[in-house]
Amino acid sequence: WGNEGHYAVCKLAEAYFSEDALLAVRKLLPDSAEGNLASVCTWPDVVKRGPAYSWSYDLHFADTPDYKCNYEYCRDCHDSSGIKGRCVTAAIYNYTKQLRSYAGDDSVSKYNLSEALMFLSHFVGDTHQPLHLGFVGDLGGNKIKLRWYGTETNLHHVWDDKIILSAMKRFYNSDLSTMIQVIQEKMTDVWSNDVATWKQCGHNITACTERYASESVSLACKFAYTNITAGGNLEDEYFLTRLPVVERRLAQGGVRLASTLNSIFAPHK
Ligand code: DCM
Ligand code: DCM
Ligand code: DCM
Ligand code: ZN
Ligand code: ZN
Repeated sequence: WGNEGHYAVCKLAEAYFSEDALLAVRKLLPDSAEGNLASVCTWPDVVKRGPAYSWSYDLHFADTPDYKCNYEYCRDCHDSSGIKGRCVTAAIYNYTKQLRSYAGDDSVSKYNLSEALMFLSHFVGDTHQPLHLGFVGDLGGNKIKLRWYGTETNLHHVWDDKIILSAMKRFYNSDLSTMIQVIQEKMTDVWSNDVATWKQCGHNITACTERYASESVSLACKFAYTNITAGGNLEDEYFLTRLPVVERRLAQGGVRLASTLNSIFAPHK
């Protein structure tokens, strides 16, 4: 996701935090966050472009074989040079493990747990972006150049940003908070039964992360890669049918981020 998607996932998560998770998150947030997790959820995208954190670039996604439409950890979790375990699901596993060493506000950890929290929150968001588990042949849609209401972009960017930005503009008075509020209302209303099932996966981090990744590539095959032509133009027909998928993925990402943090920071584990 782009800035808005990550902000939304982390904002939507907040309502589902346990008391213990809320306290731990407050302690671990950098001062610059002013207590707002969502405000630092895009930090990994900022630092991946600089030299100090360029190692983290490949941790935002995992490429899957063209048209397989499934995710397999052993097959797919590696970087472009083939090094195993350098992908988004392994990163979630690793930062979860680091955060489990948190033992209250005055303990010392050998890890930077503030960074671990920001990475984990961001990567749970990214595993819910269908094209972050997209095909290796087109680099998750990055190589598929097309136009969005006439403006040149690529398919990956459509799913990271364009659908959300167009929705904000058309339906939410260009205000992200309004869009988040509307999604939140759906979660307590029409999606409330779904939310209960989304929550269930969040305790077994390995199995659950793999489920999120599998769901993503399956959605990518069904919705992202369909009804498109390289060099073509996407507008209402694509936008209006894919927006519900995006809104649901943001909601799922939020609920699962909360479950993951609630599990990590549970007092008896
Ligand atoms: N891992 C994962 N998903 C799996 C199995 C492993 O993400 N199904 C990751 C977690 C660690 C690394 O692989 O980064 C090693 O895992 P293990 O503890 O299984 O050796
Ligand atoms: N990406 C991906 N799969 C790849 C390569 C990149 O999902 N094989 C993602 C990472 C970023 C986006 O695509 O979200 C590329 O954006 P940027 O060019 O801004 O890094
Ligand atoms: N906001 C945004 N994109 C971001 C961060 C924030 O659109 N990456 C919006 C959401 C709120 C407003 O800015 O409408 C204020 O955000 P905050 O809660 O950080 O004060
Ligand atoms: Zn992306
Ligand atoms: Zn990312």
